[in-house]
Amino acid sequence: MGDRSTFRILHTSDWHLGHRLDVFERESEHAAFMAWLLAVLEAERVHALVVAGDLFDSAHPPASASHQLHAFLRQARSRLPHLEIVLVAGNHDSAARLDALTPLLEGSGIHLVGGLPIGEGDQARLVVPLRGGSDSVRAWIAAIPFLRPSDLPASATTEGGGALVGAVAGIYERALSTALSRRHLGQALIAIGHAYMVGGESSELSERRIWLGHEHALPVSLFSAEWNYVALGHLHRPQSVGGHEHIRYSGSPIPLSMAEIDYPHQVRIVDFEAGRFVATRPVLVPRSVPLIRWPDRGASDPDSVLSLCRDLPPGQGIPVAERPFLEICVQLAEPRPRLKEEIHEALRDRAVRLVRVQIVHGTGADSAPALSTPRLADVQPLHVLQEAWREQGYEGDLPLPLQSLFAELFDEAGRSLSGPAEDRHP
Ligand SMILES: [Mn+2]
Repeated sequence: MGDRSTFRILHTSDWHLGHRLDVFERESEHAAFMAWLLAVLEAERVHALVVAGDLFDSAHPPASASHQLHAFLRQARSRLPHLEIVLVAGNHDSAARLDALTPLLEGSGIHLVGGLPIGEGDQARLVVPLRGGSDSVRAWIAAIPFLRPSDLPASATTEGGGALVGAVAGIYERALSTALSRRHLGQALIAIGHAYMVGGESSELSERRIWLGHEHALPVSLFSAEWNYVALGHLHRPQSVGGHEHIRYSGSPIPLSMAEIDYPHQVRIVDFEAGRFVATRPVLVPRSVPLIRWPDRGASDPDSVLSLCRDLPPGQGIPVAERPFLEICVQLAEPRPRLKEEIHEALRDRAVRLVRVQIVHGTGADSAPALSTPRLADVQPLHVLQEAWREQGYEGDLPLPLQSLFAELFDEAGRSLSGPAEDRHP
């Protein structure tokens, strides 16, 4: 028989340790989040922490990011000796690198699954009992990581569509039957997943397209009604799936792109009683560094943006890691080749980190970039180069030095065609 009192988990995902916004590190924001999380785990008397993938931002995270995760686990272990921790790999993580840590974690109450175990006997690694400080098992959790093509039968990847969904469903069914065969009355069944579910609302910029993702969104019917809770990762906006209160994305704890600044980030507290899901509620993550977009929506004219820039407080004495992030969107009715330099000059020594300057061309009240084909007379050579830059798939805008170089070359070419020779630079 399971315990009758409340069993509580905290569900989070998509930490993306090692992430950068443009060139700026997020290390101090992650440190603030982890310190806050430890306090929440303690105050809320959480029995198990569940992290549903994308622990790191890349398969080869900087050493400082690995250090951050290891230090967090160590601190959680010493401050909260009864807390159990379950972590799985997401599409950003290296499954093999995470699995390399598992011998060190054996018997520690920290369950880390990078890649899907292949052998039949490996179900024990995937389906983990949670005791949460009591003598008896309170729940079984299927720690299924992000599924890569190599985790699925070859037919699933070649036939795609239904075969693929079937293969993924098979993995959850096997985990469920393992859990059911061990489960006693009053013990909850929890599944983890890192995937894109049908109907999920994504945030365009920071969720890398995944193979099992946008091409093959997975149906919520994948999860049998036997699961008392499904802890999902991958989408950075917190949401439940298909109207099911108990199948949800916790979302990321910090905004990972400027497209993610309009909603509060959160972790989820999930309560079970006698093995049944009873309630879930968010705990909002305080934002340690502000993210600002000028203007909130649409685009501003360049001169008001420049005057806003000049009015910012000086950065002197404020550590770089504490300075707000800023994205600027400017509407240009006419070419202003030095605009970015003007903005950089206006922001020199100001207490802000400029992430991006987005330029919208045209005069229309509608701030969306014009979709109609421009007339040849309206085409600016730099704009053509910028378009080519974007079409090549390079990230961000054409870098400033290239822009100036191009302007200089263009200028020079123009002079050599029409101007007198003595006007040329030496
Ligand atoms: Mn992610």
